[in-house]
Amino acid sequence: MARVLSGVQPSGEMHLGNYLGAVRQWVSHQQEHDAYFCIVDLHALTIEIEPQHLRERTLDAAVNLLAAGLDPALCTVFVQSQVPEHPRLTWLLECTTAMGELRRMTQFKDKGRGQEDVRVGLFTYPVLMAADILLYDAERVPVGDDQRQHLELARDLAQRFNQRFGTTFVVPDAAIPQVGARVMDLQHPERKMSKSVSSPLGTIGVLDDPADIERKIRKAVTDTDGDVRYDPSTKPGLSNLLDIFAAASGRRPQEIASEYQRYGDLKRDAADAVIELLRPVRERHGEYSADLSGVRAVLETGARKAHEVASATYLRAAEAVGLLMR
Ligand code: AQP
Repeated sequence: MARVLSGVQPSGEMHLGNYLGAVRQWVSHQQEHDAYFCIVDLHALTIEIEPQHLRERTLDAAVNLLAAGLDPALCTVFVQSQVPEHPRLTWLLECTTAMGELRRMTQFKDKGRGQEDVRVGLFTYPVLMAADILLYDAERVPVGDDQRQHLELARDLAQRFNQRFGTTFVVPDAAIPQVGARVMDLQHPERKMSKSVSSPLGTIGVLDDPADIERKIRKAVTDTDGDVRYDPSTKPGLSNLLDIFAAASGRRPQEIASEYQRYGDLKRDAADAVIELLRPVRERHGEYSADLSGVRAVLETGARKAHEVASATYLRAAEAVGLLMR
């Protein structure tokens, strides 16, 4: 079975973008792949976050992943910081990465905005992400479109390391969904829906109740020309709603657009589709949040299994670069 790995940051509440862009794919991948899914808490340290919040959100993220449909009998769910090889391999990879490569990362440019006091961890974040992937010999990495450039870097680093030190890593491929790969903020359709940016009306949480989902979609920013048409460049707000509706209903956004004359009708039906899509997640969430010790046990088993794979890969890499092994 091909190996799959992906991760989510415990940087805030899981939202519709995470679900459509990534987590929904993970649920289907676990059936046919040897799948590893990671709560990347070390990545969440690159922004300001309260220690107690980080701990709580890490456990919340695990509850949400199980509620979204990950089945510990079919896949491995673990917390990144519980597998010490992630930062260890990061160092080896950082020693093969050029500053210029990291300066080109658009996410760093967006968040760092050229500030002198921007954190080094935010700058080197893509190398940690490469280590996350390469440690597991992952062939496929199901992610949203915002991670495309980071995936390219992981591929470059793997290829470079293999050329310089002999074949050590599997070179991974990104698996990006056709629809729902970049869900935009409902109030600011020029930027992606995101956990770490506060936008209460612009973000749909996977656990939002139906009335909230309906309200947020009804208030979503569109435009004034009144023409229901899929055109992300001139009608970003409406096209985002069409994308969301399409991803939630398994259809094409252009086809949906052709069936509506009024924004209000489209918004009503899009909200219904999202409410139905997320209903099972909300229902299962109650079960898992009532059994936190069971969730911790899943993470414990997951960390043990992940560590077995990661430590073998790390040893291979450490030996390849010439570290003296015990
Ligand atoms: N808006 C989105 N649309 C589609 N996919 C998305 N993903 C994230 N946002 C969208 C995908 O979800 C997975 C987990 O990514 P993340 O934990 O980095 O999510 P986030 O919401 O982007 O979190 P942050 O803290 O706000 O991260 P930054 O600020 O770094 O973007 C990934 O597969 C991602 O592609």
